[in-house]
Amino acid sequence: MNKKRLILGLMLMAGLGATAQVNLVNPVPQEVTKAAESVIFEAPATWSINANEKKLCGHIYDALATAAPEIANKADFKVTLGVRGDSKVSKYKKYIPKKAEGYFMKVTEKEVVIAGNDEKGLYYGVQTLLGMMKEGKLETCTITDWPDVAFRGTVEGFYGTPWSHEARKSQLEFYGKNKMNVYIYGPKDDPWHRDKWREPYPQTEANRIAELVEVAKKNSVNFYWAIHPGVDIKWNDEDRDYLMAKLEVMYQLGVRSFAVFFDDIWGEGAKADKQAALLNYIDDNFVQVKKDVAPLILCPTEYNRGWANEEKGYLRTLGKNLNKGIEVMWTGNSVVACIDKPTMEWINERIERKGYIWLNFPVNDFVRDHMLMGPAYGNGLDIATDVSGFVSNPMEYAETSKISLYGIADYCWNMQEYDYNSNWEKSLRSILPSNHQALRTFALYNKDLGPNGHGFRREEGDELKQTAQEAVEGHMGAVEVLAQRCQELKLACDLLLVDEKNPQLIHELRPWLQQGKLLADYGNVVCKMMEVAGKKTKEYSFQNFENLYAQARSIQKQMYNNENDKSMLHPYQTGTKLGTKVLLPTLQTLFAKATARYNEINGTDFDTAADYNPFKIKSTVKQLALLPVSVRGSDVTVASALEVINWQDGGEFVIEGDRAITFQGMDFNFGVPGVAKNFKLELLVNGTWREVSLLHYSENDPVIHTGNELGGMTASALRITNISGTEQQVYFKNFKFVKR
Ligand code: LOG
Repeated sequence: MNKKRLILGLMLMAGLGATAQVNLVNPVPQEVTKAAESVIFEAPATWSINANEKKLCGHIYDALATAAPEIANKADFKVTLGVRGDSKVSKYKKYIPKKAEGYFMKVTEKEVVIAGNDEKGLYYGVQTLLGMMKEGKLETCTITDWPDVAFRGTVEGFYGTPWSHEARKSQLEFYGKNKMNVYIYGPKDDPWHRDKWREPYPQTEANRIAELVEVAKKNSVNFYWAIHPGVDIKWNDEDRDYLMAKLEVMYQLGVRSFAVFFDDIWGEGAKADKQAALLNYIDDNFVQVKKDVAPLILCPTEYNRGWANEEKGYLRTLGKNLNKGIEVMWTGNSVVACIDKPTMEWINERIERKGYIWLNFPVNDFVRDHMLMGPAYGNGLDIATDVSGFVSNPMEYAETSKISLYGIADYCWNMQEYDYNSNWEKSLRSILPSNHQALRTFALYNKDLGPNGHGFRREEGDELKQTAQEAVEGHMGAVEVLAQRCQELKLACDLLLVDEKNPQLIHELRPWLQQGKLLADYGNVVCKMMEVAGKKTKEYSFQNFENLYAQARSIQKQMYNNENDKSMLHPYQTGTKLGTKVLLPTLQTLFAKATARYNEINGTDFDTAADYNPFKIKSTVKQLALLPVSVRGSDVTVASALEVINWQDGGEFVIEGDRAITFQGMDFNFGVPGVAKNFKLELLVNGTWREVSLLHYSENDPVIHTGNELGGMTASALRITNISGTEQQVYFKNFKFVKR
């Protein structure tokens, strides 16, 4: 092809963008060339396959067969498939990119040619073809394509209910279609991954893992199984042999890729030299010996910059000691962070290799009240050559996570061209074609995480901000628009609640959809309150301010009940929130404004407080400072932190109320038996700090209780201080007090 034609083609491509079939493909291919007379045509109903049968892998043929029209020996429309070196595609040799997993593809009205640089490349070429055909059409073009990042995918690495077997299979298929090639199995709450790491899986679980390995293979995904031994590992031969034996059992199940995780631990297990020695031992005596096992992956204890202790040199020890080829994971400058160039420069130098990114998005195990349905954005578009791999840690809601994962796949494949907005639109269409507009409308209110211990926030409601501000200023036109938005949200929820095309998605979203309906109702009522608040009520009418006020209060209560309805709660779920960045706060402000206005005109005394939280956290322990505190009835709880808290000597954790309350009881869990003696609890009574004793009920019970003197004390703040004289490593679980 001559150069001019190519450039013309590229120019046209940019212009034609919106409707072209190639645009349906995710991830966006690297190079697409369309001739000036490029055509879109109905995919012919029968195809003949022109391939060297012996060389064509079963799963590639299957992938084609599942989605393609009929395959027949004698059909005019020919699909030629092959891998570099294969006679069937020798004509195209010079077009095949010399890149791992790359492929060349040509579509004309008579035929399709896909020539992979390797087997995976051919598989991905087939996926591109199928992606292009989503609407039953093909488009004449040539594509030269390859991935920017060698290892792309997910790590099932969250706390909470592990994914179901069905969800995992569906994920693996999704990865295949979207050209992700890594799935790391490491759910924190799988006992045989962490707490019972020495024990083999029971038969049923073992069979499932064996099946997942097969499904992964079919979808060109590497199934990594991760072990998490650091909680109680002893650095002796016995434990090392246990670990090797477990890996061998997993190998027998078919696993050929392994990872070892040391995150969220302290003490013996956290030593860099010991970890490196263990990994090297596995590498030398298992990976290298077996020969068919992928390079090992390590998740270090200091897995983000915020925790890196330069003086102790943990990371540099790993860098120096670990065998070449062992991958080291990294979450960025903090636990939850976007990754950029400086992030990578910092870590790569220390670990003497390219970091393998563990992105803590869209995981929501630290904000379980929020569903995260927004785009994946914020990672540098210039780090392709600085990372060795890039995996996302998703939510326990597998199906909903696909919205963001669709973007991660695109980002990792073709970074420079990654456009998170258009990817997000495409993603919603792909995940729920039947109702993508409803899904989009709903997702608009489920992007941000709300306040959280990691301080990681997402854009949400930008499209609403202007209207919201005008409404708050009292412009009735804006109030009407806001009511309209609420109407749309309700419509979306109603349509989605009965959508049957993706039952798993709706199952996961149900609590939020129900809450969404209430939020929308609330919005409509509040907007009506704004309309009538300025009028003096002379005669009774059913839709007068007072009834609207009562209705708004009723919906507030229903939302509260909905959040606390046990039948709706997942085991660890703390609530069900949406629209928390712009919509809900705007409605709360309007509620207060309308009520205040009505009170003023009518001399009434309706309570204006919509959403009121009298408690604030102030902590000199950095990792606790941002934790949200919430009030439910008489229970006041602080969100738990999942990581290890480094609580410095003298470090304080304070909860302040805006008035004194009377305490009924209190308990909390730092995850370590016997630590109560290291901490002091005080209550601020009439301006004086008064100590309250702390104790454990039994030697092995980590829960910390307070002395009887607490019950009935009236105080405006509480303070917990590390008085041990040294830094304490603890977890921060289930912190709660009850007021009278
Ligand atoms: C855990 C992870 C958890 C995530 C987000 C890593 C390496 N480890 O704080 O299991 O899902 O953060 O809460 C982590 O990220 N600990």
